[in-house]
Amino acid sequence: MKLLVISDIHGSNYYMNKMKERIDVENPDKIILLGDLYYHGPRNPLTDEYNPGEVAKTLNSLKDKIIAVRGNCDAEVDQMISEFTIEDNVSLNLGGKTFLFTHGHKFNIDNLPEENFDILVYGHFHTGFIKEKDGKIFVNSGSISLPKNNTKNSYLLIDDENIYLKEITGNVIDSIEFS
Ligand SMILES: [Mn+2]
Repeated sequence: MKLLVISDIHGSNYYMNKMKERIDVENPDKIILLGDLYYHGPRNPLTDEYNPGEVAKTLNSLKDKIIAVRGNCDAEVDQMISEFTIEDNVSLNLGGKTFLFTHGHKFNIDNLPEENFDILVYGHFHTGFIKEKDGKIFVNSGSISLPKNNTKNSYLLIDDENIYLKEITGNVIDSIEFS
């Protein structure tokens, strides 16, 4: 199983199209969206080629592969234009480990969920990283459109053994073996 994880698109059609090229190259079994899909949000500038409707069209074309969780900028109307379900959190078992996917505004390395997990995967902060703490792994995908604090436009690739934090160009920034 190969998963590709994207977060915080915030309506950027420019980076959505760049990411679509990466999806075609990586050819994942599933695409996990960690929220903040369409709306730029009051704390962010407009993203490159801001066009939520076009982003929705591209995501809807990938609906058979998409698993999505809700971000703090995602409204009810965003579910209406999406042909895939937007969940609160998603738990998946991969390589014998329990992954919990969440946006990150509620649960993160400083605010643990009550739900059991080995690896917590989130976005929201727009800073990609892989960290280990108290026997658990915490992974942030970063944002593909609006990276902060000198981090890169990034996404994650997860296979049965490794997690890779990658630049939108495909270059590996960091990785960890989890199995
Ligand atoms: Mn957010």
